[in-house]
Amino acid sequence: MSNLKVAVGSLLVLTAAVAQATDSGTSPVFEQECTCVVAEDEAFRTFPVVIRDFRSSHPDFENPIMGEDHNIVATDIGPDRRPVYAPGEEGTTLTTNGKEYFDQWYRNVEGVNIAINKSLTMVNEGSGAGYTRWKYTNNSFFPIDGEGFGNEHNYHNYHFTLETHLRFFYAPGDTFTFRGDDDLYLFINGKLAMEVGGIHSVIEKTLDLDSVAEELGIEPYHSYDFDLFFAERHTVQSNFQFETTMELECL
Ligand SMILES: [Ca+2]
Ligand SMILES: [Ca+2]
Repeated sequence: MSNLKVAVGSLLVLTAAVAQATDSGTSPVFEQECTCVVAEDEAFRTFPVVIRDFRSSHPDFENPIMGEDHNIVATDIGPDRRPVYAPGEEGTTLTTNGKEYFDQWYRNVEGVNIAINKSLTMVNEGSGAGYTRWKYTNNSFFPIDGEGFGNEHNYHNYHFTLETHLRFFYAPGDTFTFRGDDDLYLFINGKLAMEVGGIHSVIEKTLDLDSVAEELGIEPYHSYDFDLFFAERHTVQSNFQFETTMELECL
């Protein structure tokens, strides 16, 4: 255990040192503080996320109706690079309650949500065949316990969303595997590339970029937008894990 503590301590010092050498600033479009950190020895990579905390009383959160729900998000990302509610102005879906409520998931709305900047750290899982595999794994994903609206009498602060806006350089063979609950929407080049909609227990999906490159309009050896959206909508599990060969970078 003491070795572990030493290792973590060194990591923190390294993070601080590298952070000073990277660009930072606030995007005019996203509330995200765009600071990416890559360890000099490539042991880890840190990327920014915006978490928005909601109360359990929001109609789309802690909904009594649960289940996979694949009709929430349109194929093309919106002009402000947020997901577009597929049912339109009047429609609803199994686990959502209309456009007005859904549009609050990934936009700041006073009194409805509280945006909190965080960062997540991917660990280098090893290299081979020209790839490095990056992994983030957390089967108790509660990044804002005690923050925002607080835990609302739960053991953790549930009911929040996450968004991140990054870029990546597409290398042939790139994959992205997600494992978690609840919703996940990944847009690549503005097109919905992975959809894990609804309120559900853990689901795992793998995206093989080569097999959908044409659909997404992407070609190897070019850089593309990577816009990822997640929602934790129901107690008591919160899993957020991914593994990827994609070299994710800040905008
Ligand atoms: Ca909450
Ligand atoms: Ca959950």
